[in-house]
Amino acid sequence: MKGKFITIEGSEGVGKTTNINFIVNFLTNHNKEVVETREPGGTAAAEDIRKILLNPDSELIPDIAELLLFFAARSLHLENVIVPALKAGKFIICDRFTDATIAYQGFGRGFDIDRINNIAQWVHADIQPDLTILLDAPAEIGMQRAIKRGEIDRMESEEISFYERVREGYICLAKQYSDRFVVVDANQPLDLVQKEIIMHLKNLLQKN
Ligand code: T5A
Repeated sequence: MKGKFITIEGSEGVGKTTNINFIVNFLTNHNKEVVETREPGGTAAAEDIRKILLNPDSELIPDIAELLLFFAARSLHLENVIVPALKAGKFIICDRFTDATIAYQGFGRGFDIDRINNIAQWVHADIQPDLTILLDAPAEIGMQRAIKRGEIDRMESEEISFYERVREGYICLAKQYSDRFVVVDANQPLDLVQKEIIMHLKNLLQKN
């Protein structure tokens, strides 16, 4: 693959959307062709799956259906957006990827991590992010920000302990995959968050 695959991860309201806009501007100003996308979503059909997963009025979605829907959306996204863009040498900036499934469905819901990894292997054996920026903040801070911003979706309606487990899951992943993960303290003023992000992006560009 000629392009670069950058993912942004973190629990609710840590500032992924805010910082993705910033990252896209930074890379565009460095003459990179950038594709901004998100999960679940990124294609018409995957966005339909997103609506089902996030709708607070959805019928009861069993945990296993939730897990498989996230991977179904991912498969559509990989085939139609991510792989073609990487082959064309573009930079993909993706709001969440499989690390989110491990953090939310694995650590949050309690699914066996090896089983999730097996599905991931099946869906995208040869595709892994080149850089994963983990925005880390206490679950309570992120939830307060998300609530302040507006309506709460189905995935934002859990007990606080769920998001604490998600955060813990991300920290474990960052340690396990330290070759591609960087952790940025998202509980500091935005300009400082972005200063750290620039440093990591410059490191990636130097390797390019
Ligand atoms: N999911 C997803 C799974 O369970 N499994 C999976 O496999 C995948 C792919 C997706 C949901 O699906 C789940 C995870 C999610 O629950 P989403 O929209 O992608 O939903 O994720 P959310 O976390 O819900 O995204 P949010 O839009 O709520 O949060 P963001 O994008 O992290 O935060 P953002 O940028 O909107 O910022 C929130 C507020 O905080 C302010 C912003 O201005 C904004 O008002 N803010 C700050 N304030 C102070 N200091 C800072 N440093 C700030 N940074 C941002």
